[in-house]
Amino acid sequence: ETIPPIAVREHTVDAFVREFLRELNFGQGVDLTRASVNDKYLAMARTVRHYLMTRWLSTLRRQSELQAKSVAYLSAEFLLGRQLDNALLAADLEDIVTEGLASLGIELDELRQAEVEPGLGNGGLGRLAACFIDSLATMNVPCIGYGIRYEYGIFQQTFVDGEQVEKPDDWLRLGSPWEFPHPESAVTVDFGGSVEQYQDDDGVVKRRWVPGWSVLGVPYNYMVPGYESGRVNTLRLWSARATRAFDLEIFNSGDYAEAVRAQTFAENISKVLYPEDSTPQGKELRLQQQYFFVACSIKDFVDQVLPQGFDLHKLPERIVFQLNDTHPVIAVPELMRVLVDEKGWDWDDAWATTQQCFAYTCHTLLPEALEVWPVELLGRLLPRHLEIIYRINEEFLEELREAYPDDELRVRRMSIIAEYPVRAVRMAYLATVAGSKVNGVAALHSQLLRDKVLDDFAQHWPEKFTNVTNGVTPRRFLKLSNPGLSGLITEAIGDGWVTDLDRLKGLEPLADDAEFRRRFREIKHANKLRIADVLERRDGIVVDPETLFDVMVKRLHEYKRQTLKLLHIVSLYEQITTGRLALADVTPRTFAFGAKAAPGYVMAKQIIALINAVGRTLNEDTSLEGRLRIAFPANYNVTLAETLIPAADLSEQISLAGKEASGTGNMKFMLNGALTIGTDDGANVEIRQLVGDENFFLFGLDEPQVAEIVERGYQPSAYYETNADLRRALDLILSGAFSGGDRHTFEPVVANLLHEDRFLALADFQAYVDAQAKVDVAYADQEAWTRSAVLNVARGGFFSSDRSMRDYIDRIWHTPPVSPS
Ligand code: 26W
Repeated sequence: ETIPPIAVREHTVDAFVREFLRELNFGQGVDLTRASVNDKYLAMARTVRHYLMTRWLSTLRRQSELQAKSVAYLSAEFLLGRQLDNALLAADLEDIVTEGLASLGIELDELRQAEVEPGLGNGGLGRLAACFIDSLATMNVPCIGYGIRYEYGIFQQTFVDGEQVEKPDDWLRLGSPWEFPHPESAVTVDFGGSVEQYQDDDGVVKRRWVPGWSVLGVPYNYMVPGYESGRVNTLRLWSARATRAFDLEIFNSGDYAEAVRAQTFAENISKVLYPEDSTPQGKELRLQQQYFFVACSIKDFVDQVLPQGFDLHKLPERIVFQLNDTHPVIAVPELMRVLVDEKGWDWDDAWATTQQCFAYTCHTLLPEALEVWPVELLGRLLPRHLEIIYRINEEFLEELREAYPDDELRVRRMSIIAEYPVRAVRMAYLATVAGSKVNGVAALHSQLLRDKVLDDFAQHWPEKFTNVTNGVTPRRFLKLSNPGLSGLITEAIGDGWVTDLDRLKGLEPLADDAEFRRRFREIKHANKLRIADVLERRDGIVVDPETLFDVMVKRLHEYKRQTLKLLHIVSLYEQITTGRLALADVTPRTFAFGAKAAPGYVMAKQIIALINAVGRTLNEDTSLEGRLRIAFPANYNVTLAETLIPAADLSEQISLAGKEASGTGNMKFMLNGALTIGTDDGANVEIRQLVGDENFFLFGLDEPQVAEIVERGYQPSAYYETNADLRRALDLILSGAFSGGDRHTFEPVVANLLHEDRFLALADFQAYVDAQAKVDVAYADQEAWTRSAVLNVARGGFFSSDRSMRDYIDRIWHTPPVSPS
């Protein structure tokens, strides 16, 4: 039997130019002289993806031959960032393309700027998923990412008079050249209805779902190219469509408008990404999204990816479904339903198999972020799944009562079903009971999961719990985003670090090399010039590249404590304006913020307005002679991160200890040669261990101290009364100094700090200010500072997401690498 060939693209400038013009003329239908930038970008993207096609097709062909075990990464979010550069890097086309485009009078950079980033995630959790699939492709591990193709990603943030105003993220508007829609492979997903009893052929009484309505899931495939691996994995995102039945109704029913409304209803499911990060809203549409994408994914894997006639008892040999937080956990009862109701398995058999197929990653410690679904809602939308969850819980509680016969309280505590304030399913508990493994995302976080959030479960199943510290992809966040530093590193130690980041250790001796440090500083300076240019064009913000770049970029949340940093700034300003601090003694700094607030999170939005108000006041106050400026560009996203982080001197990681699960921005800063000022929280703990105390500005309460203070009854006002600098800073805000004299504007923010301060910002204020004073001293010695910065890079190799993937593979997945051809 002859194997049909796969087309190959020729790797030369001439061939590239030919392909590009063909795409422009035949694909876009324009000739070069009349082509818009968007035409050229789309033609370019399609040309580049052709160069990855051979690898993709042979990866898929090879996979169906070998039937190797795959990871199915189930995630409601994949925050991919722009695709063009990453694809060029993977295809090894950068030089060819630059030359080829130049011969046509086109600048690659102009096309880069034309790409709208797919913002299909909120923050850390979604970006982590994107880093992980990049690493798996690079490491030759078979993986399918499964998620949702939101028509609108994370909202576009604008500022109107300093206040956040959200605009829809219409990212598909100008075309989306990276996706491959497959409407012919749509799958049906059911909802609603009821459960009925029936007798099977052998007269056994069984239960089955009689759904009330259904939608179609259309898969859109994206390439996930590895770096130098030859592998291209697949990301499959699902888009909701009305079923054919709806379409027919539209023409047959008299009520045309009603039928169209039904269609719109179905398509709403994948319409928009929920912008809540950490406080779930418990909205019906969100549960629909969750079930929609996991039902599509399981059906896809079982019916399309697995060969026909596959014995599902061997499912655990072929797949592990990794649950990215609780958002996809409804996959557990769904797989049970498929095995028991559709395939006719007995319960115990199905449960044993299901447990082997799932593992769960928890990404939070905030109790309010743990998803629960009211039984009323779940029962209405997924009645059969609710029954299955009840049965899982019944058997689990029975097991517990056997293990703890005299401890009914413990048994109740561990129930998957919460009784108060309403009866609801605790999704984290369901995931913990169902999963073969449960992991946290940094050492401290995993410890706190075991000791606090899931302590009963960890006592019951100690071996189930493990840690995998997060990581970031060095391709996007060092090689591509910081070409200057990447070039210097490669010159010093070769280019092996791109896939083996521990090799950065080889830079350690160079921290003591004055010439190397000079070049390192020069690159940092050039990166500041680059971001200064971007900020001016993008936002009309002027910054001084000669200042210390002090950067805090992350979602706006009280636990992350943007207010703590703001209090430091306001305090400096207050001391300068009252003459207690001489301008000459102030280290010139650019305070950069980037943060989106969940649209319904009122306090977070007020904090954004306050940062902008303080920024406006400082930036306009000529008496500061430009020594302190605030830069708060709107709409912080992956694209902006890629130019901002390489320019940073100081990385702000100042969450209240015990609240930030890991953080991943902290890792990106470290790898780009910023020093961290941070609390003993999340992965900061591991960063400090690796880089050493002398190269890290630690401050603040640690987690046990926080627990103790909260236990005793925390009184923030006591700090206001005893700390004069703190009082003056808060009073200055209250005085209306940043709100045109209006004392009411920011009163709620200050009142909250004074009377509630859930995250102990006031308690950590003095320690933070003291640590910032140490930063000033350290920065004054540029040679010593640069030495620390180099050591941060040299010791950051651990934070490659390749290492995270190795840990998942060894501890959870057991999926060996497979050569792609
Ligand atoms: C709306 C419900 C909800 C609840 C929780 C939405 C999103 C969440 C996530 C768990 C929030 C999140 O992104 N967590 C972050 O995950 C990162 C990757 O592991 C960590 O680095 C961050 O510390 C953690 O906050």
